[in-house]
Amino acid sequence: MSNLVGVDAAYHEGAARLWPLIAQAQRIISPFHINSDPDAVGSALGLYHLLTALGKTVTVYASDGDFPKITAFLPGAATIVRYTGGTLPEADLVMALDSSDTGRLGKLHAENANRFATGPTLMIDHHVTNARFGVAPDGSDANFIDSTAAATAEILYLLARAWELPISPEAATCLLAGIYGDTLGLQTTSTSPRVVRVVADLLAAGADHTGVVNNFYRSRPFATVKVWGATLEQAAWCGGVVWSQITPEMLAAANSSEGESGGVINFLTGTRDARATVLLHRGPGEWRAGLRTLVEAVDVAAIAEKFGGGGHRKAAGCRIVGDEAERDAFLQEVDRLAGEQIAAAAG
Ligand SMILES: [Mn+2]
Repeated sequence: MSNLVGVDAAYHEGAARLWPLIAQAQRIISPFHINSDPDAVGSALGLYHLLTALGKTVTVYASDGDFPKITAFLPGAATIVRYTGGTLPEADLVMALDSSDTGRLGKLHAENANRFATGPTLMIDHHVTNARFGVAPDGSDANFIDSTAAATAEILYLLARAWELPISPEAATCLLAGIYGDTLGLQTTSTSPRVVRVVADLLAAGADHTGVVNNFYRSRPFATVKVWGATLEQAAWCGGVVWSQITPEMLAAANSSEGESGGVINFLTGTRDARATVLLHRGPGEWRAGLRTLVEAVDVAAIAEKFGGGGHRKAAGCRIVGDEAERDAFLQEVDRLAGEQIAAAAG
């Protein structure tokens, strides 16, 4: 009996349906979405390793020309083409992973819309909202969507198993990065028994666990350390809400860019006895608010929606137009609404 995770019938069906498109393709283009994350990059590079091992030519595109610095260590990252515009080169197949709709591919899609429309375009994704734009040359469906998967990389691993592809250490590292990216290292509520088993398989296949953990969770620029320090210094209570802010002045003092300041909100979210956490980024005439909570009864998406934003139950965001007065009124309202939710849950 195999020690590997079980691959269920839906995967065998999807794998059988999609394989002919891959089998007939020699030149494959795999674009990942704009504002990419480790799952987008790791899945595309995982695909690159799985299929180049079969002698195929796979070219991975960054649709907005960029990808997270923390993914630059991944095997194959140096081959990523930074798309800046224009017509994509000839290819036999486009494989889009982790992109819920064509808009996620930005102008790479807009400037090559006909290519995507006529196919073959193959879609593999875990977003429940996927628009299913994968299409085979005969017009039939070329999508494989599993919204129960924690990451697109998890899906790609299970499909690779159904396709009986060898999983190299390089492929395993990229897929592990995708899963750790979307589950914050197996910490999110999407962390299922299956994805943990997939991670075990990837480690057994030789994935560089230390590389992923060090690059994702233990490595940050000095400027980010300084921004975190200033942000934590300003942390304060508004009723039961812990909040702080990041202003252009704080970023300038630390020689940082906003792109490097992420992550401190997850640290603040662990503040004991907070009913919710708010981190405000100052922009011209407005605040961009990130909301988090660890409290079961609190739904920060519902709170953010009252301010025109949205997100997930435990992580959401919105924009607040105005200055300090509007910021403070917003914080008081978040505290009040979270308190209401807690009271309602208590019955
Ligand atoms: Mn994803």
